Amino acid sequence: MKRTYCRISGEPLVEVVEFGRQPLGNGFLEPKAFANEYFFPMAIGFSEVSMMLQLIEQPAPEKMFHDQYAFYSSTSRFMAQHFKGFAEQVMQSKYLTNVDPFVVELGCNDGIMLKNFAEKNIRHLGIEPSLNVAQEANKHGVRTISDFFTERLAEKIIREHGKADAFLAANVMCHIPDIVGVVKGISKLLKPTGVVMFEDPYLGDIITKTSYDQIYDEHVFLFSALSIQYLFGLQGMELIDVLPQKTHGGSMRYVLAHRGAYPVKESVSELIAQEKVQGLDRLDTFKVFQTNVTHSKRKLVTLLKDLKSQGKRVVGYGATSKSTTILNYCCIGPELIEFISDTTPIKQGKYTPGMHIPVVPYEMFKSNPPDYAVLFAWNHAEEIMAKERDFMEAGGRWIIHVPEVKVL
Ligand code: JHZ
Repeated sequence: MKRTYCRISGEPLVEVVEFGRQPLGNGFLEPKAFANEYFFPMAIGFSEVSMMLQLIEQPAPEKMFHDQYAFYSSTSRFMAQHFKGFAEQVMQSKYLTNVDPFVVELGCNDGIMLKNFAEKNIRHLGIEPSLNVAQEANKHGVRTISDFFTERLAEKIIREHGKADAFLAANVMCHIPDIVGVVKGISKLLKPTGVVMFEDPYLGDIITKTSYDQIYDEHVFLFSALSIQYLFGLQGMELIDVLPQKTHGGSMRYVLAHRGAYPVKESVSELIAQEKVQGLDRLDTFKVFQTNVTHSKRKLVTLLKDLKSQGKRVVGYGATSKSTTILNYCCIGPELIEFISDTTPIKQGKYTPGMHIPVVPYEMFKSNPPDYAVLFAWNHAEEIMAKERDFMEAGGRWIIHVPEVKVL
């Protein structure tokens, strides 16, 4: 449904960038499904009241999160370590000092973070609407229910398990259109001394790096400390700390609690001041972003067409959700990119959403290396470059588009 009003403040939304017709970011499909493929008009809008950048239209959650969800968190070794670190930070913090603490994670996927609590016999509960990944979590001893989190579910959890000491989420909160309802549920579920810790791709980095590929159907919101402060403030909660993360090309971990429960760290006022300097509270900033996005598109398309005319073989590395935005916005199909290799079995043998580039097993990249590989999983560059030294030593070149389009 097209929104003309901000999902948080109810004030009018001003459209700032338009990406044209887009399919589902994770809607990898077989040829028999091409004819009925789902598309929606993708654009982002901004409200200067809530300071929240958001999709104007978003597909229904059931279209995106279901029993065939294509993204498994545990496909990256680095991410497994990252979530172990996140879990350890929670376990060692002053927020989890109770004798029998209870930890809830929203969108726990295959259990990549909660398994660290399960291993220490800490009471936990995962809530994951995509059944296939929720089953994977249960298989690994992570207690998970497959459902969407609502105020009603929060009440049910309180009846069955009591209130929570910590409420965690990673790369999930920015997916939820009824975020106001979810925050109401969280404030109910949380003990008076409880904390919320969650992280998502950070708007400040998206703007600085022109990483517009973070914008796709699942990411209904692009958060900043300013917008998070406003959103949680509506339910009597406040930011008490912010911790920048390297993941997903620049993320922010937000720590929140009931207002007055804990002292507010200086990091919060510092980040908020920095965001005001960057202009994350002003419409003008997103107009500049729009110009940068158009420029990035032009550069990438020109580069790929030049390589094609020189007879070079170009493939993609990592069939990410992010790549769906780039491919469809720039209109890049199999005539420019031969295939995209990906290690996720559920994506292999299928085609990319919208532009229908074949997704092949990683072994194809190894056995038939191209001249150039577009690093669609650019956020995993460190891990990938380390394991693909042979490709570069044999003369293979990487193409990246963040922070600007270039050949490495
Ligand atoms: P990756 C997903 O986005 C979807 P995506 C989701 N909406 C979200 O918010 C973010 O995650 C957090 C493959 N790969 O992590 C695996 C290799 O083939 O950038 C993945 O398919 N070889 C929930 O999809 C993809 O690349 C490798 O060596 O943009 C990476 O996807 C590695 C490391 C990955 O997230």
